[in-house]
Amino acid sequence: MQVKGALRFILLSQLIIPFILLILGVLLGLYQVLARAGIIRSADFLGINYYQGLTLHGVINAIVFTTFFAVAFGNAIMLHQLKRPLKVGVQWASWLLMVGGTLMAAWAMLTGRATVLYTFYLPMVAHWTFYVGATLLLIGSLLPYFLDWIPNTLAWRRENPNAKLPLAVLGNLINFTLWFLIIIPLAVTVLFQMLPLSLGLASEVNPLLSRTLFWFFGHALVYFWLLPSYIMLYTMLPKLAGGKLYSDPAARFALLLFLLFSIPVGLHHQYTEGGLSSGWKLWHAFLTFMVALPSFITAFTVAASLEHGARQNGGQGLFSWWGKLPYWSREGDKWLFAYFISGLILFLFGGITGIVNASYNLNLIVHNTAWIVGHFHTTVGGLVTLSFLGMTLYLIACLRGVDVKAKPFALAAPYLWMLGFVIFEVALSITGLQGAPRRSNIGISYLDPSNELLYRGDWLFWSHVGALGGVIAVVGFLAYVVSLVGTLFAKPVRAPAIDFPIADAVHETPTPLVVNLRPWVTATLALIAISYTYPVYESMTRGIITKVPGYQSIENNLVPQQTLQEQTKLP
Ligand code: HEM
Ligand SMILES: [Cu+2]
Repeated sequence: MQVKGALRFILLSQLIIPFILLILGVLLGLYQVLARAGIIRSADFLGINYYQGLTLHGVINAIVFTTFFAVAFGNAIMLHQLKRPLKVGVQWASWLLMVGGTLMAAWAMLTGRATVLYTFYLPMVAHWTFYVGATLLLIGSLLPYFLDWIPNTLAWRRENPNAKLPLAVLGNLINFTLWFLIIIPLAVTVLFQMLPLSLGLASEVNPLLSRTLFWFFGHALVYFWLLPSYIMLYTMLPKLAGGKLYSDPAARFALLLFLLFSIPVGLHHQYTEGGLSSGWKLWHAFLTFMVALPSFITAFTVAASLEHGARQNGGQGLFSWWGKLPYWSREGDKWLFAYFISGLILFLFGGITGIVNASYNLNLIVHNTAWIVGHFHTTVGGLVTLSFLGMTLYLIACLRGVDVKAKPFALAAPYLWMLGFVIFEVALSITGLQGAPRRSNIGISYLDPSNELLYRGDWLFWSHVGALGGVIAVVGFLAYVVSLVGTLFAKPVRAPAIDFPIADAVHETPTPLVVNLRPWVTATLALIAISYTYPVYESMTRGIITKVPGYQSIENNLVPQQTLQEQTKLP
């Protein structure tokens, strides 16, 4: 599928802009890991305050990079699979909103006016440009879904009344349906709580309600990150491995189960929250464990597909077929396999630590400790980032009409990243269990030997191991940058076109269960209503403190808004 003109520019920049920001994001990660080992011991580094850097790191890596990529990948998938043009006007509008919104929020963060961390919990209050910027980014990300992808799918359906919707298209539509549903509660707290406080139109808010609305969004957000990766694992990984997808209906079933179970589970981030009753927390805990179902279906389907591919390559025996996969292949697109397999290995750690996080009782031990940081760098920082980086490189090569350059670097990158984050994960899990808090510049507190009151020498060893892991991951990222920059400036050898290595399936026959989407959407909405009505009501009425004043982020400090108002009243 050829891509030309404005559309090509838009797609390329949707991949390149977040990549450039990610360079800053990764360097800030390096700063954090060094500060948390006491190797850098100061409140700021090169003019960036620790918490300002942490906010930038979280927002850039987990929100900006992922959202831009999901839109670019969604556009590419719809274009390639449905063979229908995207509307340039819609794409420009989306691009302008996303880029404009990102710049607004970046200004607020870089000037210390939004040092509120990436979850921007109330009563911390950022400058209004941060909230408006984030809102524009999210609205922009939804335009292609409503104005291009849905109309194109309906048109495709009219032309192909009996054909199965391509798996990648189904996955992409599920992902953005989920995205739309979860943006609604986020928009409510941003527009009716955060912005009024930030603009001085309100003097007090209910932070518990805001957090409940945030986590309605926040947990499903992780599936918004993961589903593009799953689409790649289902549709492309089997082909790269040399075989076929083991079961197409199983993949569809898993995707639909993710839609069902990824939203009504947000209270598992709020187990320690005083105002919510434990029965509802337990209900959300049960539903969280239901996510194991699609996860295990995915694990089985992906492993079976890998085995199928390996046996096509001559693999034998019960386990020795694992040796016949293209771990290090420079042939054609096969380098991409390295990104998926290393992401999957990291994801194993994420799955295991995630079970601990989701358990109502065990969570109390790891909550807000370094353990959590270890966990999500193997999920969003692991499988998600690696598959997004791999696909970014792949698509840039397609859209520029070049071959991927410096392939040994491109191949080494994911393995170094994986090695680094396995070390990081183990080390941060241990320091977390020792009690090291997350979101804390511990180099100038617990790890400062001159601080007799706080000093915890026993955290030192594993904090240094964590730093080593971080450094190895950054080296992997640099290897990636070499290949990406080479590819970006290579001389084109063919016309720019999008092509994906899409696999056929061993088992194709559709089951009625996965063909009709309406019951799934209905069940999803019903489960959300059941799981959230009472907790939202409780948040509005039972909070320990239902109304509190805001604390404005000014020059990286949080200043009580009421003090500010009194100051301005002085003659
Ligand atoms: C080599 C690369 C990276 C390193 C060394 C690194 C390191 C760190 C460290 C040490 C923290 C915890 C700081 C603290 O709690 O005080 C952190 C937080 C975080 N990281 Fe990374 N990271 C890297 C890449 C990534 C990537 C690729 C993502 C996501 C795509 C990511 C997402 C996050 C998020 C969401 C937080 C939490 C921010 C917050 O608490 O507000 N990181 N990172
Ligand atoms: Cu969660």
